[in-house]
Amino acid sequence: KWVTFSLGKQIGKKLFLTNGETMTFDKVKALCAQFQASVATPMNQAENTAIQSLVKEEAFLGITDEEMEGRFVDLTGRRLTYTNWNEGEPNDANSREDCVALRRSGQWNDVPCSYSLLAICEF
Ligand code: GN1
Ligand code: CA
Ligand code: CA
Repeated sequence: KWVTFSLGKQIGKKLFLTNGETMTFDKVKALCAQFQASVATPMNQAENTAIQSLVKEEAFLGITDEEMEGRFVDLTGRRLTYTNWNEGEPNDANSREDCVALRRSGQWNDVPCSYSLLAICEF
């Protein structure tokens, strides 16, 4: 059975676009920057659902606590006004989880930035 997946989803003025590839967080940032875009960062539930619709397994969000442990901010340094953490997250497992993955369920989990996850940019 063939299953197709969408590569892009528009919601309001935002467009979320993936190239379907997995890579480390730094590479996602570089990829999106190349197009004057940023890494997908859901600001509300509708945007979270739009990103979720592009994800088969897990995708990086443009959110980290690498500057200060436990203080999650977007890539402009702003504190989050919307979150969708899975129960028990973020847990900074092995003291090395400073990036955020959106799972197929739409819920978030902090993971190592060195992981290779789906790249999604927002325009
Ligand atoms: C995963 O594999 P485990 O249980 O050590 C996950 C953590 C989650 C944890 C939740 C890289 O860790 O981020 O907090 O499950 N690790 C990765 O139980 O996804
Ligand atoms: Ca952390
Ligand atoms: Ca975690």
